[in-house]
Amino acid sequence: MSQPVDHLAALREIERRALWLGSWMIHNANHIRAAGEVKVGGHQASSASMATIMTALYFDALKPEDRVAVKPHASPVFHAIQYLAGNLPREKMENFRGFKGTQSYPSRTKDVDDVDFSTGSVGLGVAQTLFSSLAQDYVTAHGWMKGRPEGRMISLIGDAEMDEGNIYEALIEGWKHGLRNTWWVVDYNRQSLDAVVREGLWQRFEQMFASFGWDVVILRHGAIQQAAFAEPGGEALRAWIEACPNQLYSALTFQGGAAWRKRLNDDIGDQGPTSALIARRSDEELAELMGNLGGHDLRVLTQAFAAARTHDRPTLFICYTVKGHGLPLAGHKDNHAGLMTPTQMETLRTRLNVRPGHEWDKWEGARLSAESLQRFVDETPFFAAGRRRLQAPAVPVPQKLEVPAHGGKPISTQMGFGQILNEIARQDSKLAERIVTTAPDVTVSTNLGPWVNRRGLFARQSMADTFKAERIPSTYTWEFSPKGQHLELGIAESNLFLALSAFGLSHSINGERLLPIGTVYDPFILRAADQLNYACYQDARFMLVATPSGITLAPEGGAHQSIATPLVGMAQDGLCAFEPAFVDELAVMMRFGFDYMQRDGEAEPDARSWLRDATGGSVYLRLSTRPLEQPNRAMTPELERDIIDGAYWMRKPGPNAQVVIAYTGTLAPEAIEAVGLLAEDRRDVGLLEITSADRLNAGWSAAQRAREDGLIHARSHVERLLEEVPAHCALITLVDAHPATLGWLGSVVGHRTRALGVEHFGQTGTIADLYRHYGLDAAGILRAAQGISAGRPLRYLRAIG
Ligand SMILES: Cc1ncc(C[n+]2csc(CCOP(=O)(O)OP(=O)(O)O)c2C)c(N)n1
Ligand SMILES: [Mg+2]
Repeated sequence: MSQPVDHLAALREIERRALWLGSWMIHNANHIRAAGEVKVGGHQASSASMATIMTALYFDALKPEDRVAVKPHASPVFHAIQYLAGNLPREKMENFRGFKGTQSYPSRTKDVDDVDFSTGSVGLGVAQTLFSSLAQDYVTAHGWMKGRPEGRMISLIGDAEMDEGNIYEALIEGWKHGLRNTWWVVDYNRQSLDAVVREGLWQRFEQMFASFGWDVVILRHGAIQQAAFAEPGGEALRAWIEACPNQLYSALTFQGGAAWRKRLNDDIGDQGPTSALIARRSDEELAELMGNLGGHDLRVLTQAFAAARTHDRPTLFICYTVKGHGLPLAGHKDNHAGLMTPTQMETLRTRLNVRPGHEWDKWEGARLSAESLQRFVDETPFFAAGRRRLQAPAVPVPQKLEVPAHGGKPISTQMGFGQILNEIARQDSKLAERIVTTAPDVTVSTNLGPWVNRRGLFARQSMADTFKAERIPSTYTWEFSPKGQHLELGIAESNLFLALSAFGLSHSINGERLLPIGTVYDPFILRAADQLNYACYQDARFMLVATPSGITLAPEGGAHQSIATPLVGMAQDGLCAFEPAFVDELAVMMRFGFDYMQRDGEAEPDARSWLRDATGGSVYLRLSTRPLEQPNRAMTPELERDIIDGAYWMRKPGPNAQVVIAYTGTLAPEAIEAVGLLAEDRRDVGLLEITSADRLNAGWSAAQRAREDGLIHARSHVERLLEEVPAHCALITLVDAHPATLGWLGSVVGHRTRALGVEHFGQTGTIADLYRHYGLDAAGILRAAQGISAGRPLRYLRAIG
């Protein structure tokens, strides 16, 4: 039996190896594998900055139930750590930033080594951990942890990342919900991408976080510095370090020991104890002393993390570091994208004892035996547990969602949404149990009220509704309890999407499936479009219900009109977008959505629709406040299928059709009216409802690709629909959004097309005013039809002159 290895000594070796491997990955990618090609990001300095902190976390502080968002540019060190732990093959290390290789920024979906949260767009991973902690609280409060320990949700943050506003929006929300179990660890290297950060920022952070109930732990000095401060004359050194401007500290770090000596002697040399303290050290020792900041000291870091384990308060660690610590480019303000030259790499090689040809050997150059180090790593609790992705069975979704009778009265899709959800809330079903709703201060105005009345608001501590207690009549009960199923958010839309991102990963992170539904005003999707993209990129599963939308919200005001969102719905990977006209369609879409959100199959396209439906994804429903007469019809399986595939004939065009009108959503009455008016002068007019431009378009692209690949019989839904339409027939497309949403329909078979929609927004008025103004009323449709279809002038247009 060999002796157990000394803990701290092993950590030191791992830190050195992580630093080397991270640096070598980048060097290899630029100078060896891809030599002569465009240089990819350097980030050696940014990554190295974190080597000590990450070693302390992964090999000492973390437990398997913890989840970590690693700052984007620490990706090389993260992967190096996973490589040492045996979770990443060497080919992936060698193929850093290469095709199907290790990602530039840690990716939950694309990397293979157990990335908990994707990062890349700075600030988002940070807030994700906060909402992930709230999601864990939700699961705990509902009694679903089943003895599984709660994890810490940890974000490793660049100091410049702290400029991102979404962090502070989340901070406020966290305070409201009594945030726990969250650690944010700031790599306080005082350098951003362009420059050195402002002086004294840490004091503002300290005050701000403390006022939101966080513990703030500042790790300024390492053990070597602390020992030096205890020497005679040491206090002067401490005072000098603490007063030293960021720029100067960085510059001296870059210049090294001799420069430190000169500067320190000039500033605090006293021909007494302080001068002696400096003189006792060689240049190298002096550089080591000055570089020994808290974030580079394993003992300081492990102690601080262990202390924070003793409570569940959210904690901000401000770890002083030097960007590029341990590398020849440490401290230089231009080092962000800077790559070490081959000569600098050789200097590092010599220092870390790495023989040529052995760069990838796991324990090359280590001062402890490879065997003892490997055993140490294998026994590290965090890694011993294996891959930490959990799974949860799918929640059964009924064949049909009930649509309450509306007595023939016109109803909007937004009202229908509230009613369908209310029907679900009334039932004692697994589906009802696992839905969690959330909204950024638009709960009532997006019709979530009835659901919330039945299912209550979520809070770890119960809070009664004062209005109810005081017997003041109110339509809505606003009662909080640990069993509540609605997460109330402040107005910040960014928080909505990050909450959906976190709750929508609960099956994988907590092993308990949640079905999050978030409501938002459609235009404000763009406020948090990056957060939406982020949530989709990490494959979170949620239902986004956006309402009201388009110019149809009319008197609500020009500022709230959305034009581009259907294009977002089409372009956003991982999100499937629908826009219903009628409530029975919405019920079909929601049913499909709950199922789709839980799928996890292969990316093989479906042979009918050519959509990759088995993979599942998130769902976006674009709804409206405009009440419409509902069709009196029974929902058939064929109609259901067509609604999900993206379109169906409201009225099939005849064999000699001269015009087809293809409309989406709330413009149905105008389209129907136009068909009636056209009938006098054009033959066999067809009416096509587009329920999902997104799915129709995706299926069409995929079928074309399949044919190009030799599957000559591949046909998508839209091709089957439009192939029946005679070649000379004109196509008018109609959508309350940018016309490009449907304009492509003309290319499917080659029909002459006029795409109607909205390109300029902002005018307020009645729906009729606005439809007339934008040419979306029946007259506008007729003008378009007359413009591009053969046949005599339209009588109706002559009549209205
Ligand atoms: C939203 C967003 N904007 C800009 C960038 C480009 N970018 C990447 S890292 C970075 C700042 C780097 O500074 P810091 O966070 O302090 O990390 P360090 O490199 O010092 O470790 C910037 C601006 C980005 N990744 N995401
Ligand atoms: Mg920085």
